[in-house]
Amino acid sequence: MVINMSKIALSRLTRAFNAAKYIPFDNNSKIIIMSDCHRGVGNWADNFAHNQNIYFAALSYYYDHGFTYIELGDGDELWENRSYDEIIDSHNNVYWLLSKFNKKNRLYMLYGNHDIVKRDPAFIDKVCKTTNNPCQKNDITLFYDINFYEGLVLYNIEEQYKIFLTHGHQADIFNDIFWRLSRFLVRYLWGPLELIGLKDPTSAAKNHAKRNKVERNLIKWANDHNQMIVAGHTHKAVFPTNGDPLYFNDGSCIHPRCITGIEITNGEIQLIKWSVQVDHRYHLYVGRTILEGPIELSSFL
Ligand SMILES: [Mn+2]
Repeated sequence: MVINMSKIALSRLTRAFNAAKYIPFDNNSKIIIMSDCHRGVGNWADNFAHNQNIYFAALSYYYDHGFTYIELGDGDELWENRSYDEIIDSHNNVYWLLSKFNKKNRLYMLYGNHDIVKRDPAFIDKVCKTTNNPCQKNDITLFYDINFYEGLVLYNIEEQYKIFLTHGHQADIFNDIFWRLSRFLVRYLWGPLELIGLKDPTSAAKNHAKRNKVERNLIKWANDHNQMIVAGHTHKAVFPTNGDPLYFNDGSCIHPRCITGIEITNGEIQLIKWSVQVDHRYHLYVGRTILEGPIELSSFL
């Protein structure tokens, strides 16, 4: 019997789409979508650590400008690390800001494969009670009423189109159905080997053939359903133009020198990056650059 892996992947994406919570938005809404931060515990294996200042500056900008932050999975590296508390301690400035987004009702969190444990309701209970300020004696609540979703649908109430948001690991069977085995290998084999310079061959982020296969599945799903989809997981930013399939990817926050994301404002979508730049006096600053767009979302219909 031949098992059609691509068919399984497509049906898992459809299942996530059908179960997704609807988030209404309009042309005045401001949304920033980022993913694959892989926040770690500040050691050598923490791939987020080198971008933490860029990320914090970007998040501050989005907080001050009234954006809703949507994290599209793999926000935390819970395959290499067992302890969420340690990750929060290592990046408590980030968590302080995320907690502020949450208090203003401007935070949505999705899980990916590396933080799939977040889908367990017991994990949510634990997170909501976690302290995020080591300078305070008593535990303070990190998130109120937080949920971790597999999928969300952004629904434009003025023009009635939908944008499907999901991490995208469903298009990657080995990292989805066999996630416990993948996690075991990352935790005890690929993780330690990465420290001496080897690359995990099962990772869509580090392996081109694997990445192409995952992208093909995501593109096929977008075509079959004639549906805009924004995913992460592959760490490769994608922005369709001129009749390309309706597949967007927000990239990652662990590129060597930048982080990328997808902004939705004024009913338009654009791909942006944040990086350290140099001004005319040779001073370093964190700056935002538009890579693609803006394009009116309704033009994709
Ligand atoms: Mn992933």
